[in-house]
This record gives sequence, structure tokens and C-alpha cells, in this order.
Amino acid sequence: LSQKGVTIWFTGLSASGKSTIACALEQHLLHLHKFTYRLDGDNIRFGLNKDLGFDEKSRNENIRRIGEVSKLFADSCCITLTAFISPYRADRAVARELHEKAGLAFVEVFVDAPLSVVEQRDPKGLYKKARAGEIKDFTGISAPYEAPEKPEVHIKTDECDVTEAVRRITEYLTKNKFI
Ligand code: GGZ
Repeated sequence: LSQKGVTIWFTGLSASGKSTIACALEQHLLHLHKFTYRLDGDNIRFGLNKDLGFDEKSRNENIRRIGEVSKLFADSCCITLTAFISPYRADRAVARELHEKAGLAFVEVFVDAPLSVVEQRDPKGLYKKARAGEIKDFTGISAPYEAPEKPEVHIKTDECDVTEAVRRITEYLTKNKFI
């Protein structure tokens, strides 16, 4: 494959738009006939990581495993997309290091939406439940979210639609010769 492997690591609050943007980017890359695969809660948290919950240790382990798996995908020259909250800076740094030590690129995309906005969206009613104390350790309410300090791409979803987000990430990938 002439294509270089890379992991595009989306991070952000629940309902910030990570999955929506990752899905749209995946579609775009498929149209370009690129080899791409998306890891998200549906294929990871219900499979490989179904033994893990949402306390700090479980999230550390969730992200550790996703970092290892995405590295393997990237090593197979795949454009690997991961869409997890990944709230801890140190965990994301470990995933990055794992890639960089293997000579694989790691592109952190901060899907940035203010808590007030995601709480207003609340598509699954989870923020409401978290406020009511029915879900504990909920990111942004009763568990931390550590925003990236220097993400490769910073998308403010309340100012930028999905098409524009895909365009910005694609532009980054093109400039850096990943596609
Ligand atoms: C945050 C939770 C929680 C708690 C269940 N905190 O919006 P969603 O529903 O579909 O996506 C969220 C998903 C977060 O899983 P991740 O694997 O991305 O999290 S992490 O990277 O922090 O390990 C949300 C749902 O699971 N969910 N309980 N307590 N999100």
C-alpha cells in the first residue's frame, strides 16, 4: 500500500460531535478509495472493552487498549479514526507516544463544544440523568475532562458544521501528506 498509516484521535465531551465528524470523515476517505477504519463505543465498548466501566481506572484502561489497537491498525497502513471522550491528558499522551515510537503519526483532533451547548443538545438524556445523580462519574458533570493543550486540529463545533470540520481535517491530512 502506498498509503501511510496514521491514527486520527478525536477527543471531546459526550455529544460534542466526535462520532458525527468521524463518520463523515470516514465516508469522505472511502470516496477517495482510502483504506480507513473507525473505532468507537459501538465496536469497542461492546466488544473488546465490555468489561470496563467509567471510573477513572476503567477509562485509563479503555484508552490504553484503544491506543494499542489503533497503533496496530495504523501499522497496517490504515487511516484509523478513534472517537472516544478520552478525558485524561496523560492517557492520550501514552497513546501518542506508542504511535510515535513505532514511527506512526498521531493526529489529535479536539472536538470542542462548551458544556452548556452539549448539555442543551443532550441527545440521549445522559446529562439530565447525571445532573440528577442517576449516572455517576459523568464527564463534565461529576468527572473531569482535560482539554488538549496543543491538538493538531481544533474544531469548535458550535462555530463549524460537519462539512467544514471534515474539510479542515482533510486539509491537515493533505498538507502533511497522509492522503
Ligand atoms: C461519560 C458515559 C458515561 C459516563 C456512559 N461518562 O454520548 P455517548 O454516551 O454515546 O458517548 C458516551 C460514551 C463514552 O464512552 P468513551 O469510551 O468514549 O469514554 S472514555 O473515553 O472516557 O472512556 C456516553 C456513554 O459512553 N457514557 N456513561 N459516566 N460518558
